[in-house]
Amino acid sequence: MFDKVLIANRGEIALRIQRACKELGIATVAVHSTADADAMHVRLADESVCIGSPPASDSYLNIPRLLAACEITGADAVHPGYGFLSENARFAEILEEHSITFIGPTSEHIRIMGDKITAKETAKKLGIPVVPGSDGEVTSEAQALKIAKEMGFPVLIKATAGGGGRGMKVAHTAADLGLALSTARSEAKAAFGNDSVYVEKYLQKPRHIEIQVFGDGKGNAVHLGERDCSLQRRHQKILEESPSPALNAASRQKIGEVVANAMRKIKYRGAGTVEFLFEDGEFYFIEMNTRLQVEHPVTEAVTGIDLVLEQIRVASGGNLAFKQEDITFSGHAIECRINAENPRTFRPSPGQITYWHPPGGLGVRVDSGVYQGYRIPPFYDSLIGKLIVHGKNRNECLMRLRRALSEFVIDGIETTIPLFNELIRQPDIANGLYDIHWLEKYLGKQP
Ligand code: MV4
Repeated sequence: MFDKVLIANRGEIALRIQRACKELGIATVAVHSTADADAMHVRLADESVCIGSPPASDSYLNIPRLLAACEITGADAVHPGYGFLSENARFAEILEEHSITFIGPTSEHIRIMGDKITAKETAKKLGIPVVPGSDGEVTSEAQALKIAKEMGFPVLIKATAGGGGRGMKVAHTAADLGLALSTARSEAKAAFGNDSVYVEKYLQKPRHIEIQVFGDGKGNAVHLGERDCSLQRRHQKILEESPSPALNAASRQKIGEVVANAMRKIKYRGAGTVEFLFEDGEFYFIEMNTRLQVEHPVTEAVTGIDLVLEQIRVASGGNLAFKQEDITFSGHAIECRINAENPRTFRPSPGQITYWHPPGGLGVRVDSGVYQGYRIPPFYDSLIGKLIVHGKNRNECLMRLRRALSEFVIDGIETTIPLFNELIRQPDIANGLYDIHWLEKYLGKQP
Protein backbone atom coordinates (compact mmCIF):
# COMPACT_ATOMS: atom_id res chain seq x y z
CA MET A 1 0.00 0.00 0.00
CA PHE A 2 1.07 3.58 -0.58
CA ASP A 3 2.63 5.65 2.23
CA LYS A 4 1.64 9.05 0.90
CA VAL A 5 -0.86 10.14 -1.75
CA LEU A 6 -0.79 13.53 -3.42
CA ILE A 7 -4.27 14.72 -4.35
CA ALA A 8 -4.08 16.72 -7.57
CA ASN A 9 -7.44 18.42 -7.15
CA ARG A 10 -9.46 20.80 -4.97
CA GLY A 11 -12.89 21.22 -3.42
CA GLU A 12 -15.21 18.44 -2.36
CA ILE A 13 -13.43 15.73 -4.33
CA ALA A 14 -10.08 16.48 -2.68
CA LEU A 15 -11.77 15.95 0.70
CA ARG A 16 -13.49 12.81 -0.54
CA ILE A 17 -10.13 11.33 -1.54
CA GLN A 18 -8.52 12.39 1.76
CA ARG A 19 -11.22 10.48 3.64
CA ALA A 20 -10.44 7.25 1.79
CA CYS A 21 -6.70 7.74 2.36
CA LYS A 22 -7.27 8.32 6.07
CA GLU A 23 -9.24 5.09 6.39
CA LEU A 24 -6.38 3.23 4.71
CA GLY A 25 -3.76 4.84 6.96
CA ILE A 26 -2.18 6.74 4.06
CA ALA A 27 -0.74 10.24 4.56
CA THR A 28 -2.17 12.94 2.29
CA VAL A 29 -0.62 15.85 0.43
CA ALA A 30 -2.84 18.72 -0.71
CA VAL A 31 -1.73 20.96 -3.53
CA HIS A 32 -3.36 24.33 -3.99
CA SER A 33 -3.29 27.60 -5.88
CA THR A 34 -2.84 30.91 -4.06
CA ALA A 35 -6.65 31.35 -4.32
CA ASP A 36 -7.16 28.14 -2.31
CA ALA A 37 -4.82 28.74 0.65
CA ASP A 38 -7.85 28.77 3.02
CA ALA A 39 -9.63 25.82 1.42
CA MET A 40 -10.79 22.90 3.55
CA HIS A 41 -8.76 20.38 1.52
CA VAL A 42 -5.61 22.28 2.48
CA ARG A 43 -6.55 22.55 6.16
CA LEU A 44 -7.34 18.87 6.55
CA ALA A 45 -4.39 17.41 4.64
CA ASP A 46 -1.30 16.14 6.44
CA GLU A 47 0.89 18.35 4.25
CA SER A 48 0.21 21.00 1.64
CA VAL A 49 2.14 22.64 -1.17
CA CYS A 50 1.22 25.88 -2.91
CA ILE A 51 1.80 25.22 -6.60
CA GLY A 52 0.94 28.52 -8.26
CA SER A 53 -1.41 31.33 -9.11
CA PRO A 54 -5.21 30.94 -9.46
CA PRO A 55 -5.50 30.02 -13.17
CA ALA A 56 -5.63 26.23 -13.41
CA SER A 57 -2.93 26.29 -16.10
CA ASP A 58 -0.56 27.70 -13.44
CA SER A 59 -1.61 25.29 -10.71
CA TYR A 60 -3.99 22.30 -10.93
CA LEU A 61 -3.15 21.67 -14.60
CA ASN A 62 0.58 22.37 -14.31
CA ILE A 63 2.37 19.03 -14.62
CA PRO A 64 5.94 20.21 -13.79
CA ARG A 65 4.70 21.85 -10.57
CA LEU A 66 2.74 18.78 -9.56
CA LEU A 67 5.83 16.64 -10.15
CA ALA A 68 7.88 19.03 -8.03
CA ALA A 69 5.28 18.76 -5.25
CA CYS A 70 5.53 14.95 -5.42
CA GLU A 71 9.31 15.14 -5.19
CA ILE A 72 9.34 17.63 -2.29
CA THR A 73 6.86 15.59 -0.24
CA GLY A 74 7.94 12.10 -1.29
CA ALA A 75 4.44 11.12 -2.40
CA ASP A 76 4.36 7.66 -3.98
CA ALA A 77 1.01 8.02 -5.73
CA VAL A 78 -1.25 10.71 -7.19
CA HIS A 79 -5.04 10.74 -7.21
CA PRO A 80 -6.29 13.11 -9.92
CA GLY A 81 -9.98 13.26 -8.87
CA TYR A 82 -12.22 14.39 -11.75
CA GLY A 83 -11.65 17.19 -14.27
CA PHE A 84 -8.20 18.82 -14.39
CA LEU A 85 -5.62 16.10 -15.28
CA SER A 86 -7.81 13.09 -14.53
CA GLU A 87 -8.08 12.04 -18.19
CA ASN A 88 -4.71 13.30 -19.38
CA ALA A 89 -2.86 10.24 -20.72
CA ARG A 90 0.44 12.14 -20.86
CA PHE A 91 0.19 12.99 -17.14
CA ALA A 92 -0.41 9.34 -16.25
CA GLU A 93 2.55 8.35 -18.41
CA ILE A 94 4.90 10.96 -16.93
CA LEU A 95 4.04 9.87 -13.39
CA GLU A 96 4.79 6.24 -14.26
CA GLU A 97 8.13 7.35 -15.76
CA HIS A 98 8.92 8.90 -12.37
CA SER A 99 7.87 5.73 -10.51
CA ILE A 100 4.85 7.48 -9.03
CA THR A 101 1.56 5.60 -9.30
CA PHE A 102 -1.29 7.29 -11.11
CA ILE A 103 -4.45 6.21 -9.27
CA GLY A 104 -6.51 5.40 -12.33
CA PRO A 105 -6.35 3.31 -15.49
CA THR A 106 -3.29 2.88 -17.71
CA SER A 107 -2.31 5.81 -19.93
CA GLU A 108 -3.14 3.57 -22.89
CA HIS A 109 -6.76 3.07 -21.76
CA ILE A 110 -7.10 6.81 -21.13
CA ARG A 111 -5.74 7.52 -24.63
CA ILE A 112 -8.01 5.04 -26.41
CA MET A 113 -11.14 6.42 -24.75
CA GLY A 114 -10.07 10.07 -25.19
CA ASP A 115 -10.41 9.72 -28.95
CA LYS A 116 -14.13 9.24 -29.54
CA ILE A 117 -13.74 7.35 -32.84
CA THR A 118 -11.23 4.89 -31.34
CA ALA A 119 -13.43 4.58 -28.24
CA LYS A 120 -16.45 3.73 -30.38
CA GLU A 121 -14.50 1.26 -32.52
CA THR A 122 -13.18 -0.40 -29.38
CA ALA A 123 -16.65 -0.57 -27.84
CA LYS A 124 -18.07 -2.12 -31.02
CA LYS A 125 -15.30 -4.77 -31.17
CA LEU A 126 -16.00 -5.61 -27.52
CA GLY A 127 -19.68 -6.26 -28.23
CA ILE A 128 -21.05 -3.03 -26.75
CA PRO A 129 -23.96 -1.61 -28.81
CA VAL A 130 -23.04 1.74 -30.42
CA VAL A 131 -25.00 4.52 -32.16
CA PRO A 132 -25.32 3.80 -35.91
CA GLY A 133 -23.05 6.08 -37.91
CA SER A 134 -19.93 6.52 -40.00
CA ASP A 135 -17.08 4.02 -39.72
CA GLY A 136 -14.59 6.49 -38.37
CA GLU A 137 -13.79 9.97 -39.59
CA VAL A 138 -15.83 11.80 -42.19
CA THR A 139 -13.83 14.15 -44.40
CA SER A 140 -16.23 15.33 -47.09
CA GLU A 141 -19.82 16.46 -47.46
CA ALA A 142 -20.39 13.79 -50.12
CA GLN A 143 -19.29 11.09 -47.67
CA ALA A 144 -21.50 12.53 -44.90
CA LEU A 145 -24.47 12.73 -47.28
CA LYS A 146 -24.10 9.12 -48.36
CA ILE A 147 -24.10 7.91 -44.72
CA ALA A 148 -26.97 10.24 -43.76
CA LYS A 149 -29.12 9.00 -46.65
CA GLU A 150 -28.42 5.39 -45.69
CA MET A 151 -29.48 5.80 -42.05
CA GLY A 152 -31.91 8.67 -42.53
CA PHE A 153 -32.00 12.18 -41.10
CA PRO A 154 -31.56 13.76 -38.60
CA VAL A 155 -27.84 13.11 -38.12
CA LEU A 156 -25.34 14.53 -35.66
CA ILE A 157 -21.81 15.66 -36.52
CA LYS A 158 -19.46 15.09 -33.57
CA ALA A 159 -15.84 16.07 -32.89
CA THR A 160 -13.44 13.12 -32.61
CA ALA A 161 -11.53 14.92 -29.88
CA GLY A 162 -14.79 16.12 -28.30
CA GLY A 163 -16.83 15.00 -25.38
CA GLY A 164 -19.10 16.88 -23.06
CA GLY A 165 -21.09 18.15 -26.01
CA ARG A 166 -18.62 20.58 -27.53
CA GLY A 167 -18.34 20.63 -31.32
CA MET A 168 -21.67 18.86 -32.01
CA LYS A 169 -24.00 19.92 -34.82
CA VAL A 170 -27.38 18.47 -35.88
CA ALA A 171 -28.37 18.26 -39.53
CA HIS A 172 -32.13 17.75 -39.94
CA THR A 173 -32.08 17.54 -43.74
CA ALA A 174 -29.57 17.19 -46.57
CA ALA A 175 -29.76 20.97 -46.99
CA ASP A 176 -28.35 21.46 -43.45
CA LEU A 177 -25.47 19.06 -43.87
CA GLY A 178 -22.81 21.30 -45.47
CA LEU A 179 -23.10 24.02 -42.86
CA ALA A 180 -23.34 21.53 -39.95
CA LEU A 181 -20.17 19.82 -41.16
CA SER A 182 -18.12 22.99 -41.62
CA THR A 183 -19.33 24.54 -38.33
CA ALA A 184 -18.61 21.35 -36.38
CA ARG A 185 -15.15 21.21 -37.98
CA SER A 186 -14.20 24.79 -37.18
CA GLU A 187 -15.60 24.56 -33.62
CA ALA A 188 -13.66 21.34 -33.07
CA LYS A 189 -10.49 22.96 -34.43
CA ALA A 190 -10.93 25.97 -32.13
CA ALA A 191 -11.80 23.93 -29.02
CA PHE A 192 -9.47 20.93 -29.39
CA GLY A 193 -6.93 21.91 -32.07
CA ASN A 194 -8.25 18.96 -34.12
CA ASP A 195 -10.92 19.29 -36.82
CA SER A 196 -11.66 15.57 -37.19
CA VAL A 197 -15.40 14.77 -37.05
CA TYR A 198 -17.68 11.76 -37.45
CA VAL A 199 -21.37 11.24 -38.12
CA GLU A 200 -24.06 9.51 -36.06
CA LYS A 201 -27.79 8.98 -36.26
CA TYR A 202 -29.30 11.72 -34.08
CA LEU A 203 -31.40 10.28 -31.27
CA GLN A 204 -34.15 12.77 -30.51
CA LYS A 205 -35.43 11.93 -27.05
CA PRO A 206 -32.93 9.67 -25.30
CA ARG A 207 -32.08 9.35 -21.66
CA HIS A 208 -28.46 9.53 -20.55
CA ILE A 209 -27.72 6.33 -18.66
CA GLU A 210 -24.20 5.45 -17.62
CA ILE A 211 -22.84 2.18 -16.26
CA GLN A 212 -20.28 2.27 -13.45
CA VAL A 213 -17.53 -0.28 -13.96
CA PHE A 214 -14.63 -1.31 -11.82
CA GLY A 215 -11.61 -3.51 -12.63
CA ASP A 216 -8.31 -4.55 -11.07
CA GLY A 217 -6.18 -4.44 -14.24
CA LYS A 218 -5.77 -8.24 -14.10
CA GLY A 219 -8.90 -9.19 -15.98
CA ASN A 220 -11.30 -9.09 -13.05
CA ALA A 221 -14.07 -6.53 -13.53
CA VAL A 222 -17.63 -5.86 -12.41
CA HIS A 223 -20.43 -3.46 -13.17
CA LEU A 224 -22.01 -1.52 -10.32
CA GLY A 225 -25.30 -0.71 -11.97
CA GLU A 226 -26.30 2.48 -13.70
CA ARG A 227 -26.88 6.15 -13.02
CA ASP A 228 -29.50 8.14 -14.86
CA CYS A 229 -28.01 11.56 -15.60
CA SER A 230 -30.62 12.85 -18.02
CA LEU A 231 -31.39 15.97 -15.96
CA GLN A 232 -28.82 18.39 -17.27
CA ARG A 233 -28.43 21.87 -18.68
CA ARG A 234 -25.87 22.77 -21.33
CA HIS A 235 -24.10 19.45 -20.72
CA GLN A 236 -23.81 20.17 -17.01
CA LYS A 237 -25.48 17.48 -14.94
CA ILE A 238 -27.82 18.80 -12.25
CA LEU A 239 -29.29 15.70 -10.61
CA GLU A 240 -28.34 12.03 -10.92
CA GLU A 241 -30.07 8.90 -9.67
CA SER A 242 -29.69 5.17 -9.40
CA PRO A 243 -31.40 2.97 -10.40
CA SER A 244 -32.74 4.63 -13.54
CA PRO A 245 -36.54 4.93 -13.42
CA ALA A 246 -36.48 3.84 -17.09
CA LEU A 247 -34.82 0.43 -16.67
CA ASN A 248 -36.11 -2.95 -15.56
CA ALA A 249 -34.00 -5.60 -13.83
CA ALA A 250 -33.55 -7.65 -17.02
CA SER A 251 -32.24 -4.78 -19.18
CA ARG A 252 -30.01 -3.59 -16.32
CA GLN A 253 -28.44 -7.00 -15.95
CA LYS A 254 -28.03 -7.46 -19.69
CA ILE A 255 -26.24 -4.17 -20.40
CA GLY A 256 -24.25 -4.52 -17.16
CA GLU A 257 -22.96 -7.94 -18.18
CA VAL A 258 -22.03 -6.76 -21.68
CA VAL A 259 -20.05 -3.84 -20.26
CA ALA A 260 -18.40 -5.86 -17.46
CA ASN A 261 -17.30 -8.49 -20.00
CA ALA A 262 -15.79 -5.79 -22.19
CA MET A 263 -13.81 -4.45 -19.22
CA ARG A 264 -12.56 -7.97 -18.41
CA LYS A 265 -11.32 -8.33 -22.00
CA ILE A 266 -9.32 -5.08 -21.95
CA LYS A 267 -8.14 -5.69 -18.34
CA TYR A 268 -9.45 -2.30 -17.27
CA ARG A 269 -8.06 -0.97 -13.97
CA GLY A 270 -9.92 1.20 -11.50
CA ALA A 271 -13.19 3.09 -11.83
CA GLY A 272 -14.73 3.85 -15.20
CA THR A 273 -18.04 4.92 -16.62
CA VAL A 274 -19.49 3.72 -19.89
CA GLU A 275 -21.98 6.29 -21.16
CA PHE A 276 -25.04 5.37 -23.17
CA LEU A 277 -28.00 7.02 -24.74
CA PHE A 278 -31.12 4.95 -24.00
CA GLU A 279 -34.12 5.26 -26.28
CA ASP A 280 -37.06 2.94 -26.96
CA GLY A 281 -35.54 0.21 -24.81
CA GLU A 282 -32.16 0.18 -26.61
CA PHE A 283 -28.72 1.21 -25.38
CA TYR A 284 -26.29 3.11 -27.62
CA PHE A 285 -22.69 3.65 -26.47
CA ILE A 286 -21.47 7.25 -26.80
CA GLU A 287 -18.31 7.64 -24.67
CA MET A 288 -16.30 6.15 -21.83
CA ASN A 289 -14.98 8.21 -18.95
CA THR A 290 -11.77 6.76 -17.51
CA ARG A 291 -12.03 8.44 -14.12
CA LEU A 292 -14.04 8.77 -10.93
CA GLN A 293 -17.12 10.89 -11.59
CA VAL A 294 -18.79 13.66 -9.62
CA GLU A 295 -21.89 11.47 -9.21
CA HIS A 296 -20.06 8.37 -7.91
CA PRO A 297 -21.74 8.61 -4.45
CA VAL A 298 -25.06 7.60 -5.97
CA THR A 299 -23.51 4.24 -6.84
CA GLU A 300 -21.81 4.04 -3.44
CA ALA A 301 -25.20 4.53 -1.77
CA VAL A 302 -26.93 1.68 -3.63
CA THR A 303 -23.99 -0.78 -3.59
CA GLY A 304 -22.31 0.05 -0.26
CA ILE A 305 -18.93 0.03 -2.04
CA ASP A 306 -16.39 2.80 -1.36
CA LEU A 307 -15.23 3.51 -4.92
CA VAL A 308 -12.32 5.75 -3.97
CA LEU A 309 -10.95 3.32 -1.42
CA GLU A 310 -11.16 0.53 -4.02
CA GLN A 311 -9.43 2.74 -6.60
CA ILE A 312 -6.52 3.18 -4.22
CA ARG A 313 -6.43 -0.55 -3.38
CA VAL A 314 -6.25 -1.74 -6.99
CA ALA A 315 -3.79 1.02 -7.97
CA SER A 316 -1.42 -0.36 -5.33
CA GLY A 317 -1.69 -3.83 -6.88
CA GLY A 318 -4.59 -5.26 -4.92
CA ASN A 319 -7.11 -7.68 -6.42
CA LEU A 320 -10.74 -6.81 -6.89
CA ALA A 321 -12.36 -7.24 -3.47
CA PHE A 322 -15.70 -8.49 -4.85
CA LYS A 323 -17.14 -10.63 -7.62
CA GLN A 324 -20.19 -9.71 -9.64
CA GLU A 325 -22.36 -12.11 -7.64
CA ASP A 326 -21.29 -10.39 -4.38
CA ILE A 327 -22.72 -7.08 -5.52
CA THR A 328 -26.26 -6.33 -4.46
CA PHE A 329 -28.24 -3.23 -5.24
CA SER A 330 -30.18 -1.79 -2.37
CA GLY A 331 -32.83 0.91 -2.61
CA HIS A 332 -32.62 4.18 -4.47
CA ALA A 333 -30.26 7.16 -4.36
CA ILE A 334 -30.44 10.69 -5.77
CA GLU A 335 -27.70 13.31 -5.89
CA CYS A 336 -28.31 17.05 -6.23
CA ARG A 337 -25.38 19.20 -7.29
CA ILE A 338 -25.24 22.28 -5.10
CA ASN A 339 -23.66 25.00 -7.22
CA ALA A 340 -22.80 28.56 -6.21
CA GLU A 341 -25.01 29.91 -8.98
CA ASN A 342 -28.20 31.84 -9.47
CA PRO A 343 -30.86 29.10 -9.66
CA ARG A 344 -32.58 30.70 -12.71
CA THR A 345 -29.77 32.22 -14.76
CA PHE A 346 -27.02 29.86 -13.56
CA ARG A 347 -24.70 32.83 -13.34
CA PRO A 348 -21.82 31.95 -10.95
CA SER A 349 -22.20 33.45 -7.47
CA PRO A 350 -18.81 33.39 -5.76
CA GLY A 351 -18.31 35.16 -2.42
CA GLN A 352 -18.41 34.53 1.29
CA ILE A 353 -20.62 31.87 2.86
CA THR A 354 -21.99 33.69 5.88
CA TYR A 355 -24.08 30.79 7.18
CA TRP A 356 -23.77 27.06 6.44
CA HIS A 357 -26.16 24.49 7.83
CA PRO A 358 -26.10 21.17 5.97
CA PRO A 359 -28.89 18.62 6.47
CA GLY A 360 -28.40 15.32 8.27
CA GLY A 361 -30.39 12.32 9.38
CA LEU A 362 -30.87 8.81 8.07
CA GLY A 363 -29.95 8.31 4.43
CA VAL A 364 -28.48 11.78 3.98
CA ARG A 365 -24.89 12.46 2.87
CA VAL A 366 -23.35 15.83 2.10
CA ASP A 367 -19.98 15.94 0.33
CA SER A 368 -18.61 19.44 0.33
CA GLY A 369 -15.33 21.32 0.62
CA VAL A 370 -16.72 24.54 2.07
CA TYR A 371 -17.43 25.86 5.57
CA GLN A 372 -19.12 28.83 7.22
CA GLY A 373 -17.01 31.94 6.64
CA TYR A 374 -15.29 30.44 3.58
CA ARG A 375 -14.96 32.73 0.58
CA ILE A 376 -15.64 30.89 -2.69
CA PRO A 377 -13.02 32.04 -5.21
CA PRO A 378 -14.25 33.03 -8.68
CA PHE A 379 -11.69 31.00 -10.64
CA TYR A 380 -13.06 27.46 -10.65
CA ASP A 381 -16.29 25.62 -11.38
CA SER A 382 -19.21 26.46 -9.16
CA LEU A 383 -19.85 23.05 -7.55
CA ILE A 384 -19.66 23.63 -3.78
CA GLY A 385 -21.26 20.46 -2.58
CA LYS A 386 -23.39 17.44 -3.31
CA LEU A 387 -26.43 16.25 -1.43
CA ILE A 388 -26.87 12.50 -1.75
CA VAL A 389 -30.00 10.89 -0.36
CA HIS A 390 -30.73 7.18 -0.07
CA GLY A 391 -33.99 5.40 0.64
CA LYS A 392 -35.35 1.86 0.40
CA ASN A 393 -37.21 2.83 -2.76
CA ARG A 394 -37.57 5.90 -4.99
CA ASN A 395 -40.53 7.21 -3.01
CA GLU A 396 -38.72 7.12 0.31
CA CYS A 397 -35.69 8.66 -1.35
CA LEU A 398 -37.79 11.57 -2.67
CA MET A 399 -39.43 12.07 0.75
CA ARG A 400 -36.02 12.29 2.37
CA LEU A 401 -34.72 14.53 -0.39
CA ARG A 402 -37.57 17.02 0.10
CA ARG A 403 -36.90 17.05 3.82
CA ALA A 404 -33.10 17.35 3.42
CA LEU A 405 -33.39 20.20 0.92
CA SER A 406 -35.69 22.09 3.29
CA GLU A 407 -33.08 21.76 6.05
CA PHE A 408 -30.15 22.97 3.93
CA VAL A 409 -29.32 26.62 4.66
CA ILE A 410 -26.57 28.45 2.81
CA ASP A 411 -26.41 32.25 3.19
CA GLY A 412 -24.21 34.87 1.58
CA ILE A 413 -24.24 33.42 -1.92
CA GLU A 414 -26.84 32.14 -4.36
CA THR A 415 -27.14 28.39 -4.82
CA THR A 416 -29.10 25.88 -6.89
CA ILE A 417 -31.03 24.65 -3.81
CA PRO A 418 -34.22 26.60 -4.74
CA LEU A 419 -34.16 24.94 -8.18
CA PHE A 420 -34.14 21.47 -6.57
CA ASN A 421 -37.00 22.47 -4.27
CA GLU A 422 -38.98 23.26 -7.42
CA LEU A 423 -37.88 20.24 -9.43
CA ILE A 424 -38.79 17.61 -6.87
CA ARG A 425 -42.34 18.97 -6.87
CA GLN A 426 -42.75 18.51 -10.64
CA PRO A 427 -44.89 15.47 -11.51
CA ASP A 428 -42.50 14.40 -14.32
CA ILE A 429 -39.60 14.31 -11.86
CA ALA A 430 -41.65 12.59 -9.16
CA ASN A 431 -42.66 9.99 -11.76
CA GLY A 432 -39.20 9.65 -13.29
CA LEU A 433 -40.47 10.73 -16.72
CA TYR A 434 -37.72 12.89 -18.14
CA ASP A 435 -35.26 12.75 -21.04
CA ILE A 436 -32.07 14.75 -21.76
CA HIS A 437 -34.11 17.74 -22.99
CA TRP A 438 -36.59 17.90 -20.10
CA LEU A 439 -34.73 20.42 -17.91
CA GLU A 440 -33.96 22.92 -20.66
CA LYS A 441 -37.59 22.76 -21.84
CA TYR A 442 -38.79 23.26 -18.25
CA LEU A 443 -36.47 26.23 -17.68
CA GLY A 444 -37.58 27.76 -21.00
CA LYS A 445 -41.23 27.63 -19.91
CA GLN A 446 -40.67 29.26 -16.49
CA PRO A 447 -41.14 33.03 -16.05
C1 MV4 B 1 -25.88 12.37 -28.97
C2 MV4 B 1 -27.20 12.85 -28.87
C3 MV4 B 1 -28.13 12.36 -29.76
N1 MV4 B 1 -27.77 11.47 -30.70
N2 MV4 B 1 -25.56 11.47 -29.92
C4 MV4 B 1 -23.96 15.25 -25.72
C5 MV4 B 1 -22.69 15.14 -24.97
C6 MV4 B 1 -21.99 13.97 -25.46
N3 MV4 B 1 -21.55 13.20 -24.34
C7 MV4 B 1 -22.96 13.23 -26.31
N4 MV4 B 1 -24.13 14.04 -26.42
C8 MV4 B 1 -25.18 13.68 -27.19
N5 MV4 B 1 -24.91 12.76 -28.13
C9 MV4 B 1 -26.50 11.06 -30.77
N6 MV4 B 1 -26.16 10.19 -31.72
C10 MV4 B 1 -27.49 13.77 -27.85
C11 MV4 B 1 -26.47 14.19 -27.02
C12 MV4 B 1 -26.89 15.13 -26.01
C13 MV4 B 1 -26.82 14.80 -24.65
C14 MV4 B 1 -26.35 13.58 -24.21
C15 MV4 B 1 -26.31 13.26 -22.88
C16 MV4 B 1 -26.77 14.17 -21.94
C17 MV4 B 1 -27.24 15.37 -22.34
C18 MV4 B 1 -27.28 15.71 -23.70
C19 MV4 B 1 -27.79 16.94 -24.10
C20 MV4 B 1 -27.82 17.27 -25.41
C21 MV4 B 1 -27.35 16.37 -26.36
